[in-house]
Amino acid sequence: MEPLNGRTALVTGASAGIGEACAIALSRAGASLVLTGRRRDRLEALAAKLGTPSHVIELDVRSRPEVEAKLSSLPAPFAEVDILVNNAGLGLGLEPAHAASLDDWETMVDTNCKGLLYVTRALLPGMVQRNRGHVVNLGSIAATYPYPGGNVYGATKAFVHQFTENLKADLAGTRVRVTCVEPGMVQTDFSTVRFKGDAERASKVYEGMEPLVAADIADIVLFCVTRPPHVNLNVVEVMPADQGFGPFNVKRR
Ligand code: NDP
Ligand code: 8X3
Repeated sequence: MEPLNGRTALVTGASAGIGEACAIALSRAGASLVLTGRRRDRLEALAAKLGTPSHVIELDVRSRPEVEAKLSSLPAPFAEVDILVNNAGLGLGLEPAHAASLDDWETMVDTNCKGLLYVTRALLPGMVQRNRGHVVNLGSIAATYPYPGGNVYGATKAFVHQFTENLKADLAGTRVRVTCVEPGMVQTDFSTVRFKGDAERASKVYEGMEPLVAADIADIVLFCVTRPPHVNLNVVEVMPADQGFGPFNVKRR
């Protein structure tokens, strides 16, 4: 394992779930952290727990001007970002496409796709210039395996998958690495957000099975970013042992 001492990692959506767990894991491995998200209080509480230097930025990834302004003016000790974890994202609703909310669709595209692009484009030139860096994108199994109601959420994650691989094409020959981590069910606030705060409905998603937890994904992210510099994990797909695939859904009359 390559140590992360002296490295700086920036995590989007570090205020909860997988992002928070990644920040903790990267800090334990020695990295300094830039913690970003909309909920400053949660980011500050996390910063207070970390054993390495950290810097909090209140950042909504959907705002291109905000991303550009705040990421181009990082304070000196955090200015050279080595590891970017593009984690901020969400699923909204499970309605079929003909009944789903167009506003929810826009929010998912604006956050999961456009937000990820803004942050990546802000930090990637510095990585290439220094010939050192790693971009880890949070994809999903929903990118590859369709399910009812996954319409736009799955499509945004397919975008993340393909963008990651196209980045790999552009970065070949540099020492800037890129990885898409694609989890199945991870018990976080994800389902509560998807069901607009309905915690009871959200808890039913994980009832009677053992889901992944955020720390499982953070372990994988840490593994990816601590390989020797010539090793690039392109895509890592991970599911709970209790999750699998269903047969095709054939409607019989
Ligand atoms: P959580 O709801 O626990 O965390 C989501 C994080 O994203 C929060 O920190 C939130 O911060 C941040 N976020 C959301 N919108 C924005 C925004 N506009 N600007 C900045 N930050 C934002 O969910 P997870 O930890 O589970 O999800 C993290 C990522 O993992 C997502 O991309 C999700 O799609 C992906 N994923 C999750 C799976 C799961 O089953 N849980 C499985 C596969 C992938 P704040 O509200 O403070 O801004
Ligand atoms: C979240 C996992 O299966 O709910 O990306 O789409 S799933």
